[in-house]
Amino acid sequence: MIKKQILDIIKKHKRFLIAGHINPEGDAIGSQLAMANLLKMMDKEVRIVNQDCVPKNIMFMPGVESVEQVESLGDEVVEFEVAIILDSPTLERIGGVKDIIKGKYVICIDHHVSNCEFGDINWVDAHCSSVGEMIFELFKSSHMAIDDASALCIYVAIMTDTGSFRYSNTTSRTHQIAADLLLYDINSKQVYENIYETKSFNTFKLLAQVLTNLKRTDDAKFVWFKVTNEMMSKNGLTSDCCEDFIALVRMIEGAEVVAFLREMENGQGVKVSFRSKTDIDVNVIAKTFGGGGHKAASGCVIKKNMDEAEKLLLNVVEQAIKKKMERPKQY
Ligand SMILES: [Mn+2]
Repeated sequence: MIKKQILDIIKKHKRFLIAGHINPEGDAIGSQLAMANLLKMMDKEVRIVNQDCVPKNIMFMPGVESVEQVESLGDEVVEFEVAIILDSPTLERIGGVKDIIKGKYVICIDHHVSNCEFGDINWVDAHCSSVGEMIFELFKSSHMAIDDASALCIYVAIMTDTGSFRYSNTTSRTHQIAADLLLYDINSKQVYENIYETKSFNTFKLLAQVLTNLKRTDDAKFVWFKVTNEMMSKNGLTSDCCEDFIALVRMIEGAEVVAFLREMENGQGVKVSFRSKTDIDVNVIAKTFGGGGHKAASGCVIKKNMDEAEKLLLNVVEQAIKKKMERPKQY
């Protein structure tokens, strides 16, 4: 029903702006590109505008050169009637695009459990692994034939948000969609290599340092690690090269919650990423600090220095673990 309503709104308008969250990754960009292709098939004009640039490891996606940044627009006033916001739980998460879409009709399509339904119409489904999955469904509802480029973009969106089909958000539906997509011109081995196997030598030097300084609570249930600006510059690294470190650290047996503390480049605080391996809800933990995300993966910013942020975090996570232990067992 909601898909039909969204398609009806699309049919009634001509010009669209698509945007996603700040620091976009595979799901944000892949969904945007596939959505743009769907709109073009429906004879619409589309611009994709994000606050931040496309990360290097997904630059291989077809159509990626059409993704614009707020900064590069300069004084240009983008003409459009409808904004489609993908993979963003709040309007704040789209950064500077928020000002561009003021007063426009907003379609929000998202899978974050923390989504606050900021759109004029909202399709939020936390059971979907990725927005990519949702765009696949939208394609099906529209009866437009998926093309090779869109198939690849949706595949990348799903692959990146499920940690290559490993995380708990991977459902039978996710695999069904992936199976459908692999009937198109997709080299899955090449896609995997592009996304996961393009780390620089120095990134591993940094990883070595991270692993040496890994910390955990006495009960071993909370494991965390830190990356400071000094560690980055010492290894000649500037970009978000360490995003995948948390996927490695969550492999530790017995860890229930894992956190990655990254000093912000402007020194204005600490960015924290969380992963949960049990039913401890890290969306709730991130919310304590004004962030959010999913039950098993979330993030926030703590506007403190590293030592203070670490202390605050330890306290909140230990409380959450304690609460879980006090909960009556389900039989
Ligand atoms: Mn996503």
